[in-house]
Amino acid sequence: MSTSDLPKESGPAGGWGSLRGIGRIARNAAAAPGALDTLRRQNKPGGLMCMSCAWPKPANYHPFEFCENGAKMTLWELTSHRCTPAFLAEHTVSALRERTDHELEAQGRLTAPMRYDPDTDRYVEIGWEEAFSGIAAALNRIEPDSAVFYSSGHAGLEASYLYALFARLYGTNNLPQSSNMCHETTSVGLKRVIGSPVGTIVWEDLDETELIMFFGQNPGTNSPRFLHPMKALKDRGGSIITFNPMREQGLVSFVDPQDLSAMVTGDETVISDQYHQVKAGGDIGALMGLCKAVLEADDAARRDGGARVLDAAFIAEHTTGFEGFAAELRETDWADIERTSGLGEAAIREAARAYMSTDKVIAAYGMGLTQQAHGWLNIALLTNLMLMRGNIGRKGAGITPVRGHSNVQGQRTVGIAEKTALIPMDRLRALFDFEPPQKDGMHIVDAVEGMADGRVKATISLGGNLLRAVPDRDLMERAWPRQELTVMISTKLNRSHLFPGKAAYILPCLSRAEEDIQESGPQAVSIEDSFAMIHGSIGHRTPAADTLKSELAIVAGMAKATLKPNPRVTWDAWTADYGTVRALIEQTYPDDFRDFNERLHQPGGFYREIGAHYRKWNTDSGKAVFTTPERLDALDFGDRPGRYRLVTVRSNDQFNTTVYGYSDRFRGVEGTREVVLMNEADIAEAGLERDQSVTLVCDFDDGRDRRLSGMKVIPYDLPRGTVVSYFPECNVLVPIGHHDKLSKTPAGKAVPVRIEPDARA
Ligand SMILES: Nc1nc2c(c(=O)[nH]1)N[C@H]1C(S)=C(S)[C@@H](COP(=O)(O)OP(=O)(O)OC[C@H]3O[C@@H](n4cnc5c(=O)[nH]c(N)nc54)[C@H](O)[C@@H]3O)O[C@H]1N2
Ligand SMILES: Nc1nc2c(c(=O)[nH]1)N[C@H]1C(S)=C(S)[C@@H](COP(=O)(O)OP(=O)(O)OC[C@H]3O[C@@H](n4cnc5c(=O)[nH]c(N)nc54)[C@H](O)[C@@H]3O)O[C@H]1N2
Ligand SMILES: [Mo]
Repeated sequence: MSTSDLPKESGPAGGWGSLRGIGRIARNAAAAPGALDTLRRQNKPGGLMCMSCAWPKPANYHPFEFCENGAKMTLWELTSHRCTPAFLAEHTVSALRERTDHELEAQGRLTAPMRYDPDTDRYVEIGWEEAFSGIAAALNRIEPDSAVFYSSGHAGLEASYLYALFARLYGTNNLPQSSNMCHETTSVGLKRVIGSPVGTIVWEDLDETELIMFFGQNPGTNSPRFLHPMKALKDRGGSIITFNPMREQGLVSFVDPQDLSAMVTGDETVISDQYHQVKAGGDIGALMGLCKAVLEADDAARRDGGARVLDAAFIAEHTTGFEGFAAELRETDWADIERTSGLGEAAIREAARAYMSTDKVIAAYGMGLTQQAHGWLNIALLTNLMLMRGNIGRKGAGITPVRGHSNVQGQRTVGIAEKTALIPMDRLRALFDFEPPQKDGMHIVDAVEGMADGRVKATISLGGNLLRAVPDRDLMERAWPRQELTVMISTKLNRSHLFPGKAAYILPCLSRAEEDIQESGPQAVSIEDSFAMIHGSIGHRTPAADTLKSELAIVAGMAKATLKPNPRVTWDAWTADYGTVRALIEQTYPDDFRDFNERLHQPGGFYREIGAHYRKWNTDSGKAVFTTPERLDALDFGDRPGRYRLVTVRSNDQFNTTVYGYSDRFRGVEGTREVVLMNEADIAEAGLERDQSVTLVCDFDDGRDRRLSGMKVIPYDLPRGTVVSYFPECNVLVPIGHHDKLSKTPAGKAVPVRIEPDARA
């Protein structure tokens, strides 16, 4: 097998391929007339704020301020297909389980509230009031702490605030969120080291920076609008350095689909100046190497009387723990760094030289760092690297976790959190005259374990597809239907609907792109982006069905039916005018949401002042913290022959569990998702062949058998020992106990697996 046979990266990120990708989804989903008009207004004041990722929306927007994947998401939601009660009457739930994720969602928008009927194994239509009272009755039969209120980071701030309030008035802090599987490592890790649970940069920093270092994030697919400031950085002579086991096209080269001349000439911008294919789970080692090279350069400068490399004044004034960390760096051998990172000393030193060449560096990262068994150490060490030269809280510099769902960060800001310490309980007590529950609630990992052992008796889901998104899918599919109650507030049919609890409801909601008219008139909702900017969003499309309710109205409807009346708690008035909910958010979080209603549609959003951005460190010591790691490898399992590190990633044709299609064009994988990408030498050493069908077997010693068969071997440019396949299919292989030690974020990025050949047909 020669390298020329490897799947071809089909051209640069962006370019004509991205326009063809959008067109294909528009056709498949039969996007309703006028959907393109919605795109034109996307991410601009008075328009729709993207329903896909949380990438910021600049005040100086482009004529088309949307990307390939934001457009796909909008067109997918504005489909003219409908998943009607008639369709659900025709098919049993067992039969629907045979369908793929793609087929389920491709059925189109849900149109009516449905209840599961175990006698016929079908969902049947019911009225809204009947649904609300059925849910209330089930909730009132169980202990509040046995109910889980999940949310996927989609719903706006208003609905999210009321959802968290509903859970607490009912009596529980069980408010796990999709970020528990995502950037929880950031929320816990960054909070610990810089006192802010979110990133420190704002838009102007991107305009000023001279170097961006990318760790484990794939902008070409997952935050394509990031490619514009990246290209601008390259155009003004700056650099980009990437650490990623895979050569991701968006980090290699880019043609701006909004630049006519570049499109016509095919003029590509080279994105990464250096590309380091670190092995999966190897970033702790790589970051120690970078920091060691910086320290050595500073030692040399001091010896030779040159200018200091470290920002000694910053370290002295603003940080703690540097001496211990420096001692550890001196004791760490380059040989161990090379072994654990899979990178050579010379390559790491080259990256360190670039890092030291400017004082305007931004570190950007994603799931490659957070979804690791010692993921918080990745975050802490990346912070160490930045702190060594004062690259936090300075213009053009900072650390930026690239967040997932469009409002995932905002939901946390307004109270969706299982940890009581994060919630201003006194204000809630005063505002609503009740005693909020004192006990910390369940994280996703606790909730999954609770379902498995029967402690969790009800799950309500504000969006999402939890059953499909969490680890240990087989275990979940057995445990989930044993619950007394499952409620899904959804726009599309998904696999979580097909494992109904004893009482089970699907409540269909408006999409954010649709007009939301309540008693006081049309409503706006709001979201918080990755840079902690708050934006109003207005839907203009006609709703997919006139039976749909908004997420806020559904939350209020369930709450009103479930809870005893309380004169301070006015669900109907809040539903009639979302401005009243924004006023409550402002009263609960006055520092973050000053003049919320007045500033709702400010171009570019308004900033929720983040302490670390101003070098205010909200940590125990009042300083930023250098962390001394006790280990170099993110995995507790040693490497050994035949054991690989499985990385689960997203394709360019999906949004999490929503699979738009089967084209991962940047990676050259077409027509199937049942593949395992492997290094050619690993294939040969294992005695396998290209296209051979294999079974991935989880190599985690807890007595449970986890396997996934029928996976086709594809040779790919990857480090030895790192193999790659797709989420969510691979979740059957990920053990729930394999998670970050501090934040419990499931470690989907380095799962130990063996590979066994399937019997030949
Ligand atoms: N189109 C689209 N956009 C999305 C999503 C989507 O599914 N589709 N999902 C949204 C959500 S919820 C999220 S959280 C974000 C996710 O966006 P990303 O953070 O980009 O997540 P992944 O696709 O999981 O890819 C992680 C990247 O990490 C790399 N990686 C894996 N292991 C390691 C490692 O050990 N070290 C390093 N340095 N790199 C590693 C992988 O090769 C991959 O490039 O995107 C959001 N945006
Ligand atoms: N192995 C592995 N597992 C992972 C990951 C990984 O990289 N690897 N990534 C993790 C990450 S980062 C995340 S964020 C989670 C994602 O987990 P979730 O957030 O739970 O899953 P999604 O796939 O985003 O949810 C899709 C469903 O949301 C519903 N939906 C879409 N739009 C709306 C809306 O506007 N309102 C409402 N109410 N519902 C809507 C639709 O019914 C759709 O079927 O998965 C995690 N799981
Ligand atoms: Mo995410």
